[in-house]
Amino acid sequence: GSALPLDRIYRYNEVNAYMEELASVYPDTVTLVNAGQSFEGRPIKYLKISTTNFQQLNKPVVYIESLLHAREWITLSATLYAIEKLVIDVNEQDLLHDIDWIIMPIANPDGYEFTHTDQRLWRKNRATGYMPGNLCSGVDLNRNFDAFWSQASSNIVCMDTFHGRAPFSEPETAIIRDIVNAHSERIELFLDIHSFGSMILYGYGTGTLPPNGLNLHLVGVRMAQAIDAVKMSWNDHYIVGNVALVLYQASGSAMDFAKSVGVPLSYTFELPGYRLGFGTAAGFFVDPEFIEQAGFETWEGIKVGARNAVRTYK
Ligand code: 0X9
Ligand code: ZN
Repeated sequence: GSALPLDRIYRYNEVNAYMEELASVYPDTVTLVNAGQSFEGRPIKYLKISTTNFQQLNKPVVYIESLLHAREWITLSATLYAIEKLVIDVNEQDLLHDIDWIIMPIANPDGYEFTHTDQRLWRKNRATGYMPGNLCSGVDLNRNFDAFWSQASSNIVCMDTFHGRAPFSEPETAIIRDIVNAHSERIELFLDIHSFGSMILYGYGTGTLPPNGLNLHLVGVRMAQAIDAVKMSWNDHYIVGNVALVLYQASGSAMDFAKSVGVPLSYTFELPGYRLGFGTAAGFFVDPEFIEQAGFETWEGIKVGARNAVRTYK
């Protein structure tokens, strides 16, 4: 099979073509699933990676997604790198054999394409119909899940944290809900990859700690240590903590939804900006020099999380 060089950021169509190719070259381990359509009608696709076709119920499922927020381009390198290491360049067999993987590289395809064609710093999906004349559009998909919906988000359409008309009003979040619900008994680890800020965050977004919060914290620390061990020296160390304590309150997130339906280990990763300085939009712009590094170092954390998932599952 052919590898995808991680020296640039791939478009929606390129990522789909890559996933199709993997599914045809590695039919024994890779299945491409079309989960449904985005607001603008783009298929939202994910890979199932398994040596036992998801039939071996004593294996945990690890779920990973990226680009729920459109402008966070570097997050795509984390999912593509993980796919590469699980399918093409497999040197750690246990990760492939002991775990069933669900990996969705582009959770918000409309927003993502819009950042390439129109506005580089667009964050939300591209839903219209929320305002007369569509003066403002788009729902923050990471505020549109049902967990604590509307408690710490915006009801103003023009805002970047607009939560939508109702929980799961957006097709993109309903698709993730349905995948997680279909596998909720077996998903042990849920990773929603964002950028930027060098953080491993856990719930709840309201500031209350979920059940088993200590283990959530400890596994988060282990993942952060693994990434820090190989990070660029000039990047910050990863901070691990409850999102409301270390970042800000936020309701309706994918991470809190997964936790609320029983996923034991549910995290939001905030990958580094791979730039000096923090707190400006600069961190969303990608330096081609660090795309592969982002994939490589994030994979170090994912592996630690995945092996902890194997250990704690049932
Ligand atoms: O605000 C967000 O949605 C995430 N940060 S970002 O800069 N990528 O937009 C953090 C979400 C963390 N999870 C919860 N808020 N529960
Ligand atoms: Zn984000």
